Amino acid sequence: MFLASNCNNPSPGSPPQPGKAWWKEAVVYQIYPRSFQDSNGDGVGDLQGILQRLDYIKSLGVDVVWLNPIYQSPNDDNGYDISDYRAIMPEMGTMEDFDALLAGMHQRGIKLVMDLVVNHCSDEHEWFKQSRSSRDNPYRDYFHWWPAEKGAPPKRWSFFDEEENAWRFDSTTNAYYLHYFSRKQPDLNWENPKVRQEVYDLMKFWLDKGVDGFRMDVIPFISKDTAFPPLPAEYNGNFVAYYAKGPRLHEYLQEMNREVLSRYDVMTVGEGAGVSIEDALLYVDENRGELQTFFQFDIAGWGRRADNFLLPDPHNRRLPDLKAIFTKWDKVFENKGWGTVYLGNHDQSRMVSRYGNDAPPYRETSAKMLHTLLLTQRATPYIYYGDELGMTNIRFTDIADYRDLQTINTYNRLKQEGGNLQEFMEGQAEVSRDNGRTPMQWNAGTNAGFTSVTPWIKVNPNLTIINTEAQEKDPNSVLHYFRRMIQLRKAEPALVYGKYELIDAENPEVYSYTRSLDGKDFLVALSFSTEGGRTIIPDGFKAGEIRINNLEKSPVQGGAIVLEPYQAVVLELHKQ
Ligand code: TEU
Ligand code: CA
Repeated sequence: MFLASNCNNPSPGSPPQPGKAWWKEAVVYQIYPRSFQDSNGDGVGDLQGILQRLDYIKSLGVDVVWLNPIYQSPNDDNGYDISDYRAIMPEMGTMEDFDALLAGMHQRGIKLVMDLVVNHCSDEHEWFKQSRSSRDNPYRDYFHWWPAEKGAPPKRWSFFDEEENAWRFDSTTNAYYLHYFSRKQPDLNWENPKVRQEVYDLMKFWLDKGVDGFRMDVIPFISKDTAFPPLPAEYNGNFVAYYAKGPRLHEYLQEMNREVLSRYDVMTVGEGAGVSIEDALLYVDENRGELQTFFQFDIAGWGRRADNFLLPDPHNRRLPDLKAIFTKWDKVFENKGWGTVYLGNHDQSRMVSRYGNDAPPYRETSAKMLHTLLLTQRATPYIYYGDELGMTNIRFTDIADYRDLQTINTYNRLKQEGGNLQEFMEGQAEVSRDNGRTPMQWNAGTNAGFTSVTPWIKVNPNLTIINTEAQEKDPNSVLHYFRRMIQLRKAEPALVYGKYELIDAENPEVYSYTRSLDGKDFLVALSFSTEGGRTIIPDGFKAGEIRINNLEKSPVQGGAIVLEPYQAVVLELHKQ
């Protein structure tokens, strides 16, 4: 790994050149701690459990682990509702466990990125308890309050509220508080400089302990128009444009960078909900001093309905569209900033079920194909726990199996309104967040080796065929392929930094592109189809060595690449 600075110093007049950096070369492994490994038999994953699995994590070849929130929390939203930013929630363990985990990672050369959730906290946080107690409490302005004597506040929509209302009436002080997420997640008022100082202080608390960076939850939401004007007619459900990306957003991010981030060698990734290619560089242009990277949401939107992201859309699944999204985002960061790439996380269903094909004949091949994609983009790849095995959607059909408040609250609302519950349940079976939260499948034993008791959420019954123990023994497993793919990325700087060029844009079955750096060229060819597909070696090149192939058969046929269903290859190219 290079340990270079974030950017080269360009000579005056020349455009800034993006430099090399450890966080650009890193492969990140995301762990949802509740679901990784239970160490004390209460059915919930915990920090000691992760500690026990560090050698496994190291064996993957990843450089960084991102942990979803482990702070003190009543767990209305599984830790995204924090009641003490400087304490560990008892279910996860103690601060000593945390220190041991961080030390264990650092000993193995693995960095740790924490989740920073500061658009909102829990209603059980001391700040909110104080704030709601009286109108003249010193913490009153830590949150957004609308006094009831002004009448009902202008409509604001909430992600998780059972009534979809982001204003909640609180009788103690006869006022409404704002919560873009659940009622138990009141939004912090960033206009208040004391709030910002609190955030910077808690960030320093963790950075001084040695953590290596932050993933920043819904970061574009921290600034809003606090006059809360009525929504204009053209609002049309455009949440982010009217509720987030407020007037002081970049001022806050620059302040955070100045006060905290610039003083440490750490990595940052914002959750870029609603960030578009037009405003992308405002966040990550090196010269602006804000963030390094963010997660874009366009790939996650593919396959979903534009008017309702809780429903899948079988008509929105054209491969050329998916290719176009990757390609347009690559272009954004061609000269400035840097991208990220992910195909699954704790808010999404499983990668192989969603972008690949989890039917038995294709599951392993398509999971390998998707890893080939993730690890050959010009962006920092994030791999979600279990995806290294090709874990699949569980597809719950009974509402009683769901644990996620998003599914449960929406279900309750639809039920009350007499909405289309069947459509909703069928949709959730495909896209619910709980699909991505089932326990890690370690072995074919009871509860997949995740816990000795009933787990907090059901284990996928396919644990008998998909588990690490079986895949360790099988040299052709998804797990071993994933490790080889990481090694290939690390061996070839072109796969990290090289120029990306889409070829064959309209090909409906194959996604293929070249990556080129310093005279070295690679062709990546990926079949997304049960029909396989064909593509071509670009003009001026001939096939060199196949560096990785997820099937036995070579797809090279002269100047053509003829792929089996879901076949993936990385081929070295030679100039003709
Ligand atoms: O997610 C924010 C966000 O955009 C989600 O609400 C997303 O739209 C939804 O999950 C898609 O199904 C972040 C966290 O990643 C999520 O887990 C939290 O629930 C949310 O913020 C609130 O903190
Ligand atoms: Ca436990």
